[in-house]
Amino acid sequence: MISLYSFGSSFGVMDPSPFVVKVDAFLKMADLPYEVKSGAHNLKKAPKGKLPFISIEQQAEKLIISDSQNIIEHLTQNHSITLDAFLSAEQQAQAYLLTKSLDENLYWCLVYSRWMLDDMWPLVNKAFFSAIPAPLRWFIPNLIRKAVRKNLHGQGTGRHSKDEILAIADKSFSALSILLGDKAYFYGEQPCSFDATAYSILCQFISVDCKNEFNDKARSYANLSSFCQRIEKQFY
Ligand SMILES: N[C@@H](CCC(=O)N[C@@H](CS)C(=O)NCC(=O)O)C(=O)O
Repeated sequence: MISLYSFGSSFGVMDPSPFVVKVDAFLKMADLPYEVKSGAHNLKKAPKGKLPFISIEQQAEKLIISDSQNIIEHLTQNHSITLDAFLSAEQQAQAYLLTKSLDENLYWCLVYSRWMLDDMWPLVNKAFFSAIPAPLRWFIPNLIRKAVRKNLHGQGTGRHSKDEILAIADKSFSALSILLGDKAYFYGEQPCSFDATAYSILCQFISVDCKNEFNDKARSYANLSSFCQRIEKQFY
């Protein structure tokens, strides 16, 4: 049995981490049986200190794999998954680089929009920290917010103004919208693993039950909104 370790549903999506949703959507598209084990405590068990990770129990052995990319590659190779078999080698290479663009660029815009916008902070605080007992609840959230600010600064996105970060995010939304065009999925009429990746980050802006300028910008692309709805209708 495959177990996917997640944070747990927040903001009306399966998980607030796009990397967790990516693996979840992939598992659904690949039609593999799995269970989700939710809770922030999973971070303590995570071999690399990040979610997601999966465990696979086979006979007496338990295999643990971290990182959404490694997980998808492992499952594809070891569970006869043919989701990407209809893509040419060139398309697969492009999909890999597109994935890394979303993981390493648009993701940080999401982090900024969640953690740094003052309007969002009360919602994030409630969604992520309400289970922490007082008095820890009075200072832990602010400490973590400070650490996220430092990470954003170190990675570089945090050195831009809000409007500049919104413009960076919009470059990705616009590029994704052009790439998708009027197709049902990014590479045609059937989904592949890149659709799981694109959905996992787009749903964090489009399908969530909160509203900020970043969400509004993503939602202004009608084909991206329809894409999220299509995946949710078919797989969720
Ligand atoms: N490259 C990793 C990134 C995973 C990642 O950054 N996860 C974040 C949540 S979105 C996390 O677990 N953060 C917790 C922490 O850094 O303490 C993947 O693709 O799975």
